[in-house]
Amino acid sequence: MAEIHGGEIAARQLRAAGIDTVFGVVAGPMIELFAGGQEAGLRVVGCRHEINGGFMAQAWGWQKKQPGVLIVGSGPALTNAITPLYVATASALPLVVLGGSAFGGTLGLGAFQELDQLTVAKPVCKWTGQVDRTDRIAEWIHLALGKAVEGRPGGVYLDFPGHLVGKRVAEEQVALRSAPEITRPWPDPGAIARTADLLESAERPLLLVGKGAAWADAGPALAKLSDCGIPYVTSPMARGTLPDDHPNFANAARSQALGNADVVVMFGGRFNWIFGLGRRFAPGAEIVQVDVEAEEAFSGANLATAIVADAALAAEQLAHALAGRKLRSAGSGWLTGLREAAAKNEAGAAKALHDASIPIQPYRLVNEVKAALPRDAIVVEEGETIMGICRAMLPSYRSRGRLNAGTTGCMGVGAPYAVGAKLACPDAPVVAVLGDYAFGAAAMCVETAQRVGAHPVFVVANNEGIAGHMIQDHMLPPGSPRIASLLPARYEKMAEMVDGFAAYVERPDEIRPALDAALGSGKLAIVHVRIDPKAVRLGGSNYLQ
Ligand SMILES: Cc1ncc(C[n+]2csc(CCOP(=O)(O)OP(=O)(O)O)c2C)c(N)n1
Repeated sequence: MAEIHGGEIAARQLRAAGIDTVFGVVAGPMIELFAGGQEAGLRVVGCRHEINGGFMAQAWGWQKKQPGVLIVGSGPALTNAITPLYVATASALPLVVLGGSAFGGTLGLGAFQELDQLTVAKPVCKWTGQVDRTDRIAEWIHLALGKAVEGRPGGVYLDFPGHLVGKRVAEEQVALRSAPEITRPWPDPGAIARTADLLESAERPLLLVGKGAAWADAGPALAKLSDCGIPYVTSPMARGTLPDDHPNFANAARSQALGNADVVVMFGGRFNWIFGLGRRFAPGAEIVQVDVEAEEAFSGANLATAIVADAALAAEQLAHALAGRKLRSAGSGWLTGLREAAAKNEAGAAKALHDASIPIQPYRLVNEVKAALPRDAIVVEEGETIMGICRAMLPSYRSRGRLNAGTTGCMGVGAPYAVGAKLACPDAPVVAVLGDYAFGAAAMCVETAQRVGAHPVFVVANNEGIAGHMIQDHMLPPGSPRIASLLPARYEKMAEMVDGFAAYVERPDEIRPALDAALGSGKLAIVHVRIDPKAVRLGGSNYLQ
């Protein structure tokens, strides 16, 4: 009778669930899972740190609408995966961590890397489980994959006690599971009719678009709804759900839109800090929230109605209900007022876009990136100063095409997000504009990327530190050793180290040729651009817009 070990069972179930790529750092007691994966034809991406692997996996999963899978060993390998699990759960990105734990039979005696891994993982996970028998591994993986992607996506942890991984069981004992067909939650027709009436009679209606709408591929339905004459504002990572050149896109007038709307309909987003904790609305504003989770109705926002539904279905139904009706807001100046406010806000930076000074000004850099950016690009942005400028200036035209520090503001996500996204979408150009700190936090992803044939373009915006010299010079004791500002290290040499494309740029007129050469090189590329360490973001520094 043929026997198979736990790693082969896991790999077969992953394949059966349609997963073709997994991430991880090879370690005991999970080596059989890596071996099983390679035998089963999975692409196994060996990473340089579990934290990077977890971020690559969640970006891959976000692009593919599948769970990203990370395999890690015991003890410190699992604790290294806690940050990606936290980020996944907080940012609603699909991540499954399969972690080996110290062998049974020796626990309590100081076994190698002994740790109560389930307890460590639980607070940052949407769901956790522990394999109890080798012949149930397929079933456990089936559960973990489903829990990560259904409802609101998030981080899940499945613990593999080491002695169950290498154990062999008769092949007949193993039953692979297949996912059920799951219907999408359909919006209540009465609530849709009432919301349509609210939007029709509103003087200043507004749509808000969160990552849940991107996950639901709600862009085309939301475009129909917005085309009735309703402006919309997106969360930073929901950019591109409707293409950013839609005439009703109002992110550039976000404060004016949020603060003045009288009817707000949120699609697939939460009223957390990104939307001002639900407190930035005008008194008396009627707020409707569409979400797959009813519990989201309880937040800082004072809701009129919560519609438990898939964002695409709800948007489609609302657009249908409004078809042929004339909105009271039409011609009221609300939409044109927001367009004017957006144009005014953008004009504030207009001079900086063409600044020819040396050192290079960050607005000039980002303007050059904007001009070079292909329409189908996936854009990754990370840092403090540079992320804020990218968010204000770089467009996104594809759904789920924008990745950044997200809900948790976590630094170190940019480089691995770029690699994970590129592996998921090899035909899309992936351009990651990262601060020098942010790039450095995960820079060994360059080796992983080159080894697995993923070729993003990294633009390192080097202002010599955390928010350039701003914190070092103004918030730390004068003359104290550098802790926030950093050396202007030659980051492009990390591309040379793996035979990628490298460019070092100090002058504004060198930026565009370097970007074009990087995009055209077909190689992993680092364009290292020295920018003014004293430059700050116009309008102040924050993560909110
Ligand atoms: C994991 C984590 N550690 C620390 C921070 C605090 N932090 C916020 S922005 C930042 C770095 C910003 O510097 P850089 O990436 O060089 O971009 P810049 O602001 O200079 O453009 C840090 C360390 C964080 N947000 N996340």
